[in-house]
Amino acid sequence: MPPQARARVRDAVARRATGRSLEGPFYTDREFFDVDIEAVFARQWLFVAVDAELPEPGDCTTVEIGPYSVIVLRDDDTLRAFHNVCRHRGARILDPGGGSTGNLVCGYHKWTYGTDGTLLHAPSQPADFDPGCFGLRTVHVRSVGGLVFVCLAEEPPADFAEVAARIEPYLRPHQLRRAKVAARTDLVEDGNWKLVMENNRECYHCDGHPELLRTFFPTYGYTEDNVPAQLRPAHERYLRADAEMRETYERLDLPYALIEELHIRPTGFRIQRDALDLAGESFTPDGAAACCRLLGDLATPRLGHLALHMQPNSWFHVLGDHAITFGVLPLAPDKTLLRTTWLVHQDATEGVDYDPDTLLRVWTATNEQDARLVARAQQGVSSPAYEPGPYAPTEYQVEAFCAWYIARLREELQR
Ligand code: 3BY
Ligand code: FES
Ligand code: FE
Repeated sequence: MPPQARARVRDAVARRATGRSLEGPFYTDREFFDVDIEAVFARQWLFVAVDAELPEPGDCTTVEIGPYSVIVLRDDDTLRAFHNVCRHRGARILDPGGGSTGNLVCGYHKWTYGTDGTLLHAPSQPADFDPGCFGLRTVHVRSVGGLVFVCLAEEPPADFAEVAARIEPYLRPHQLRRAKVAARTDLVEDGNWKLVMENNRECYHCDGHPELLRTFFPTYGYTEDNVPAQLRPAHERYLRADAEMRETYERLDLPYALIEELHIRPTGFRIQRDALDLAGESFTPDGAAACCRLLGDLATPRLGHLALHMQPNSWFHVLGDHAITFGVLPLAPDKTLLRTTWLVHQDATEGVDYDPDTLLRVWTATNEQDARLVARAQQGVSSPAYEPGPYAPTEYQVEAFCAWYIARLREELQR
């Protein structure tokens, strides 16, 4: 971190008031953005892909993380990740996107790497050239119940294994490794990555989501004593649905208890199985399943949703009939990629078991509504007139996100 940036970040971190939104430069300033890449994206475990994108040996995808580009690929049964940087003179090896590859060949001078990253061939080198010294630089990679995470740090946060072990039992019944990608969308939002994450961490704004609110209870984030009067009828329905869902979860032996450790550890997370409104099965207008072939070996679609939120860049809704993953990647101080992936059982047939329009409708609309809110927030916090404002109690997960983020910056400043 350049000394001037260090001083500005240190001062802003010291001024951060608990319970209030962050100061403007955190969202707008190039130096702060660069610090976020260093302190967060180059240090933490990041959600970047799903196993179902890489079902066969040789399948690969590249992800851009700030200035980094990472290749994730399946080498036989093993997931591997490498920096997408040739060990000769540094050229990008693979273009952005996914596909299937045999050996990895750099297009510049044809250095050729195996799918395990070893340099197999470098044309016209002298006799004493040792290819063993020039394998691709590896990146830590790990699948958790079908969700693929990478960590760019040499020493990743040590608590990830524990978090993975606590999450996996919740995901296991849905067998996301046996799923297929039904659809994926990339939405470039006109806002800082933290505004995208903060927006996801509250339902204070949920009346802007009419499609979602058919089934998503708007009382998310409220407690018994602070549910507002206008949400009371929905809360009553929620309490009935919740009681029934708990019986179902107990009967089917599905883990459902809330675990909320969003800011007390490096790999902050929150997981909970929770009821949905109406038919209680899926994010559709009537709440009925969008895909009639269920995930894993689940016996009923009426399971509500498994909601998983992770710091710094992801959230997930895993249902009986499908799953949706959301990954956030920073592009610029005011530009962020939101990648959304819909998963269904690998044997589900489009047009027979599911109609893609029905499957995608709610979260496509919700993402677009959220993107408009994020863009407005970005515009507002860019004004010299902006000053941090207070979070309502129902925004406690936004506060948890900011507290987690500020803790990461403090760690970075101490390095
Ligand atoms: O996707 C989510 O989990 C969040 C929670 C509330 C608003 N948004 C729908
Ligand atoms: Fe890759 Fe030369 S930069 S082969
Ligand atoms: Fe929203």
